[in-house]
Amino acid sequence: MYRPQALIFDVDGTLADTERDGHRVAFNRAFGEAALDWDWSVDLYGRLLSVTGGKERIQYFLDEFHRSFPRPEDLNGFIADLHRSKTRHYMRMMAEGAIPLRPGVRRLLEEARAAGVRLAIATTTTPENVTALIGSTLPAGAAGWFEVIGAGDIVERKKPAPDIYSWVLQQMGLKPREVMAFEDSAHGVTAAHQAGISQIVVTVNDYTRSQDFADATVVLDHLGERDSPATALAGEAPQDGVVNLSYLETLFNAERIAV
Ligand code: XBP
Ligand code: MG
Repeated sequence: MYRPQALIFDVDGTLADTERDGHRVAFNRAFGEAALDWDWSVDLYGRLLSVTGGKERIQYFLDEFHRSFPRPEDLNGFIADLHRSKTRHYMRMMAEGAIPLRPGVRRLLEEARAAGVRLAIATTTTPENVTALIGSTLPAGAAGWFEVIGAGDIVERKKPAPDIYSWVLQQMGLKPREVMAFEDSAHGVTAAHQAGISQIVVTVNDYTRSQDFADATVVLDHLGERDSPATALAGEAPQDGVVNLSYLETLFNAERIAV
């Protein structure tokens, strides 16, 4: 029986439902602080999520949804300042415990650690946001549970480009077929798939539920807890409703038999 050598996790939408009530709110607070009357509603934010990366998302908003806004001479500097402010607001919200981990996340992380399965993160968000979330939801020192944290501008192209997954794999000295990726969005699945990873577990959220996950191994509502079993939108849900190492090994070996 083969088992994955590492589990690589996306952060936003996967470890925690951070977009609607975390990032979106932090963007709006930063806009308010800068005396901008922009308000990213829940619906608009869903459309803005088609572009990953906060700075890139502000640029996209100006290009596609707010063309009448008079552009400052140093547009990149203006966006970078706004984004720094947004990161400050976001980190403060995380420190206040604004967003919990999704069901089953902590359980699976702890099981993997105990079994010596390596852990890593591959995300588009700013590195400080990752440590702020981990710091507010897991025990002290838990950032160290992740051997590699690939985040933000460390690579040139953000998801759906494969760069962040390729970077993490290279840092860990692993091949794509030795790992499993955990994602919540089509962009994330594309990034992992393009990096050569074929084992991809998707846990959807309200923003991503209807996206195309043809390249995923399984699509679930969440990772499941005993009192709140995971159900599948595509593929086989775990029999006992809980995504654990034994279930992941079954997926991992099923693919090896199929190829
Ligand atoms: C996450 C993102 C990020 C966050 C904001 O995508 O798209 O842009 O929304 O983070 P994924 P920053 O989950 O696919 O990694 O503002 O720090 O960029
Ligand atoms: Mg995500």
